[in-house]
Amino acid sequence: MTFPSAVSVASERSEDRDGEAVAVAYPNIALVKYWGKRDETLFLPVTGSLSMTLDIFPTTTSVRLIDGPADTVELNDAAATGTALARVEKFLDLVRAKAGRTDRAAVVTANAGPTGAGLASSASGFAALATAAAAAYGLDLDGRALSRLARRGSGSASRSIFGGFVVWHAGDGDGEAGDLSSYAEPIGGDELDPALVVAVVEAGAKAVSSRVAMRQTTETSPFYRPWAESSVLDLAEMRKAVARQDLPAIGEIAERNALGMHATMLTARPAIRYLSPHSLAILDAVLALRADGIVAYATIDAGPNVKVLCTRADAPLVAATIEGLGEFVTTRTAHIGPGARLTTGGDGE
Ligand code: 2P0
Repeated sequence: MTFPSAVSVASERSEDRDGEAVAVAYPNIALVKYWGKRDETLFLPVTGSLSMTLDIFPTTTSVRLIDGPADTVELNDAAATGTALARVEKFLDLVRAKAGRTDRAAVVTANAGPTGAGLASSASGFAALATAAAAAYGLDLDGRALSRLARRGSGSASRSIFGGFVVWHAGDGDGEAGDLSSYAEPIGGDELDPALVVAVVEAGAKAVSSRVAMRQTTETSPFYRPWAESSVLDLAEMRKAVARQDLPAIGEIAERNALGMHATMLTARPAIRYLSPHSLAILDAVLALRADGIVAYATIDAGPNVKVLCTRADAPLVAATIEGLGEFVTTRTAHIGPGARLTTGGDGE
């Protein structure tokens, strides 16, 4: 299965009007997590990570250069303010600096999925913004450069530039050397064609942002270093498991890596706990499925929602089992999705 990447569609840019571009990008779910920065300004991670880009919950973003004195940002039909507005303005400042331009922009962005609920809306959001803003400001970036740019908006966005299984390299060193070497790239393995059953128990925005939680964990958890060291080994093993298309091994590594990440949060001071009783009920159901011989493994991000990796054929059974737990949970089944791309349409699907 192949998907157009941001690189292959960059040439379509000429179809867009000057100074205006629309892009769509999909969320990704990490199977080996990014949790901790070694440089907060450049968004350089402590460890490399590996993800699967999904085919649900896209973000569609348009960027139009304007004559006005300030950027305007509309997020899900409402004017963005506060932190959300500041993050976009800061990102646009970076794009303007690279392009040598000063024009302000009108940004309109919409998430098809929940925002800020641990369902990777910032990954799809900044991947779409990077792709659209680079085009609107006339930057001609290849996929690697686009990934590095998206990383500066949100670390995980570096991975959503590409479709399928993607690795984000931690990179070497600090400053410019780190910036140049910390990018994502696709690693193949898409023929595996797994499903990810996304079990949504809470669609509202989380109380503690992942950025704050990440910082608090790296600074205070005595379990952080051991997890980071084991995550380096997990990444090496995961790359091999993806290369040989070994779904049980991929699932096992993903589940232990995610639970280990949550252990670092639980041991932060003060503790951060995203897992809820509903998350644990789903983890129990996944264990029961495995006891019945179903290849099903869980991963959980910065929120209580659980994502269950399984085969495409088993996904209906996995989804029905989870939905059978009660009214508190709904599911959406995702498969491998495409990289960020420019589009002339506006609704993203
Ligand atoms: C990940 N997460 O690898 C990890 C696992 C959440 C848990 O990337 O501060 O929104 O913007 O770089 O990318 C969420 O963190 O954080 C995230 P910033 P981001 O998907």
